[in-house]
Amino acid sequence: MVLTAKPDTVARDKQDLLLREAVRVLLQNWHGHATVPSRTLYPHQWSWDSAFIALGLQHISAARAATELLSLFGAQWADGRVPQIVFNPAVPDDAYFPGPSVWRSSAVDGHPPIATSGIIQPPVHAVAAASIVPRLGEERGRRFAERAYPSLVDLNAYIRQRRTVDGGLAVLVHPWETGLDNSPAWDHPLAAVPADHALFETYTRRDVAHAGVGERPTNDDYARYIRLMLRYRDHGYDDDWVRAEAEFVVVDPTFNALWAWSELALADIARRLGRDDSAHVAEAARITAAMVDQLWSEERGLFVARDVRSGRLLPERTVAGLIPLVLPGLPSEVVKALLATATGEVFRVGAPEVHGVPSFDLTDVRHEPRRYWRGPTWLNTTWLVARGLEVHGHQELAHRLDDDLVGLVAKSGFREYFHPRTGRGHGTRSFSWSAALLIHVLVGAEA
Ligand code: 9WN
Repeated sequence: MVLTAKPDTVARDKQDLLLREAVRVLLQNWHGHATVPSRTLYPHQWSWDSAFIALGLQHISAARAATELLSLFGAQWADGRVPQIVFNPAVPDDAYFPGPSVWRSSAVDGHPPIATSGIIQPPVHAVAAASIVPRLGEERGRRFAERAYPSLVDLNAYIRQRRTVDGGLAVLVHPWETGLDNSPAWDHPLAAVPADHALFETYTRRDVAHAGVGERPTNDDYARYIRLMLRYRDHGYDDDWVRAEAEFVVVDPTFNALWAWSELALADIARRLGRDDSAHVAEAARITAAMVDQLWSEERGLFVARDVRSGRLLPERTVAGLIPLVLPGLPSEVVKALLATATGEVFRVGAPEVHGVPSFDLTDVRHEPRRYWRGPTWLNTTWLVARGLEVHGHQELAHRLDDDLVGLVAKSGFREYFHPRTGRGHGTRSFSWSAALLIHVLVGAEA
């Protein structure tokens, strides 16, 4: 099929070239039923990546986008969790660390026949599924919705039943579950986790073979990541144990916002299937109210994370605190304050010298513009903030962020993340969600 871009600030012929290159990235990263985020750094299927990838794939082939999501749900555990990674059995065990032999998911009751990791990632899949359903046409759309809906409902039930603490918000038990792995917000809770470098006598990081050491998490971070995953694994991925005993337990605004947003998407799918949507609408309202009650910081001007172990609100201003804008039910004074924070000195959204939404506070001494989630602009979080601005009627600023997204790719290619001031690319190349979101933004949700 021929994709045509909407006219915009990057010249039309350049946009068409970018679209062709983006399609090529997604085709190259497709491995038969799903798309790897990167053939080198991430050679398996990742959970929230698949959702962003499906949003772009739907413009190439709606059927392929449906397959991307359904193959992920095929690896759902009996308890409802959709794993962060679904391992491709054709890829060597040590191609990615930690591989299947470290996670040992097959030892767990109720695990599907394919090897996976044992943790989860932000639940943005229902939003992708709801976007794809109408593109498939009446009959195929209905069949896809009928298959996807129960998996999505089970995932949200898992979060509600197994992953909430007092107050009803979801908790995450590993920085990888947040999707913003080494965010400075996790510095305080991670300080309580021993960084045992002796683990590197047994385990070898693979990521630094594919991306610059200065662009990835530190060895201290990795020692803690490994310890946390081994302890959860050695307790059979038991959520009663993890909520009571794990050393890292946090409430994250992006995860909870996407959970609430996914309930609204489920309401949409339920209506298409002729079912009652009221439980989904009520659940979205409940989560939104709990977030405003428990995670809103008037002083910081955005949502912040909470460390369950110390009971502290974590003061860092990260992009995770702006993403709740996707929720239509926020009080107007919260939206107003979020807008002021986004456009003020902390993120400088819309300013000519800053590209997209930086992942971390530009004014904080810990801001590192090239290191992973400690400063660079990522396209998925920029896209989410843009959709949030749109929800609250700030179309012009949303459009500006979409333009930034296209401009970053035009300047630096399909990189994993970008320096927020220079726009230079960092991390891996030919990164799938960068390609998919470029397609989604350029072709447009309504095309
Ligand atoms: C661990 C795949 C994933 C993304 C995450 C991103 C990065 C993995 C890693 O890559 O994390 O999940 O090995 O660093 O932080 O958001 O889903 O693209």
